[in-house]
Amino acid sequence: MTEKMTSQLAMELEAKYGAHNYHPLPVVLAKGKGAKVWDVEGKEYYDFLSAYSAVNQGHCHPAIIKALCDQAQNLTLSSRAFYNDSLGVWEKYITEYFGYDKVLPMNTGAEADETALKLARRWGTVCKGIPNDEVTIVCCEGNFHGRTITIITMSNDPDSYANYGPLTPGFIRIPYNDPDALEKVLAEHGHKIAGFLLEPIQGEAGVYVPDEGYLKKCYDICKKYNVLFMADEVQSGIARTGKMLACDHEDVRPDILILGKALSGGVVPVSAVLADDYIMMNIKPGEHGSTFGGNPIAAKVSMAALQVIKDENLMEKAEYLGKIFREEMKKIDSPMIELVRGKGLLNAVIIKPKDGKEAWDVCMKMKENGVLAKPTHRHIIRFAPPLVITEEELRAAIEIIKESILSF
Ligand code: IF1
Repeated sequence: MTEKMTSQLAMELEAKYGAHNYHPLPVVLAKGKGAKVWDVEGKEYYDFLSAYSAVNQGHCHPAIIKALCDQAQNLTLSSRAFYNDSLGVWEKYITEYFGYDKVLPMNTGAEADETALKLARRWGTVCKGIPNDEVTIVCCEGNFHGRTITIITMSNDPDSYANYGPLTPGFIRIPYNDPDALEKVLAEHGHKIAGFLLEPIQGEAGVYVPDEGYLKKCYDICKKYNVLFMADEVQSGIARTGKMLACDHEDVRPDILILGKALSGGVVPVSAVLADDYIMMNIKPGEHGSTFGGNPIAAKVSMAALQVIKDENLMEKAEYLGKIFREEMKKIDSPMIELVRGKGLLNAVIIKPKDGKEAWDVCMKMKENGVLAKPTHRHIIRFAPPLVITEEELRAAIEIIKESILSF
């Protein structure tokens, strides 16, 4: 490549040589620091997506980058065929951090969800005595847990599952935010159900915050029928909602905890499943794993990323700044703002189209004015800045969002 890189060239290269499995906002990022990113031409933006909550600690956090660079000079990958000097240290750190007996390291969120499904099915078969070909998992309408064929089986969004051939058996889907629906399905089928998998707040569905008490009610129902409560905190976890985990808002301790994204601060793919021995020890040597799962770089980067959350009080910040964000969004006097919802710094605004202009147009206007966000399900704009954003930066970004919406 001798040609000088430009935004136009970058987009052309992707259009010509890359699969068209995304429709990005037409902005080409070249640099990120904290809550800000810059495009190829040097234009500055506030990042209000945070790579779907993977960059909670801010872009290129120095402590995390240092952990990456230091480890990269020594050993990047040992595979699990041998031990390495970082994995056990990380395993101790993260199991004490979240309060579980054991952790199983993977790479992507989808792999962590798949791992959780295997752990639940294995426990259901081996410990609960469910016939192996009947073991069933309950999931929720509107879920998003990743894009593997088994995971899209759980989805009711045709964009996720349509025309991908036969799907995986063994799932029952119920309405989200409806404890009675869970009670009903467990009362009827509980004998063959191993687990209930849910997002404590549905991210992709448009930051769907369930009613207060929903998580606790579901947890209690699961215990009543000896069913594992499985929380996918890939997007809602790691301080994003103002607590370390979204489940912490209701003091619910998942039987299986699924983490990803900000587990590494968005530096390298790191995901993990945490559970106690009675669940985790049903997978024996050679029965699950991955090439990069638990690699030394992932271990060191993840410890640095989790330490930043505590050192910089990012839970408290998300709680405090989130309240300001929602208050200010609700003050905007525009017919386009139908609803503002969220928890901590995981928020969304539902946009009512006006004169043919809709959420995408609002995002394009915000881009012009210096804030990056993207619609989900056409009319919902998710707003999730890095948790390291300062109050001053947040207020400046809010003014840009207001100006953009009021310009229609
Ligand atoms: C894409 C969505 C968000 C997740 C939850 C597991 C995963 C995700 C709760 C899988 C991943 C990402 C995937 C990315 C866009 C983004 C996304 F729009 F797809 F749905 F955030 F809402 N559980 N979410 O949110 O983790 O395998 O991606 O590491 O696929 O477009 P992953």
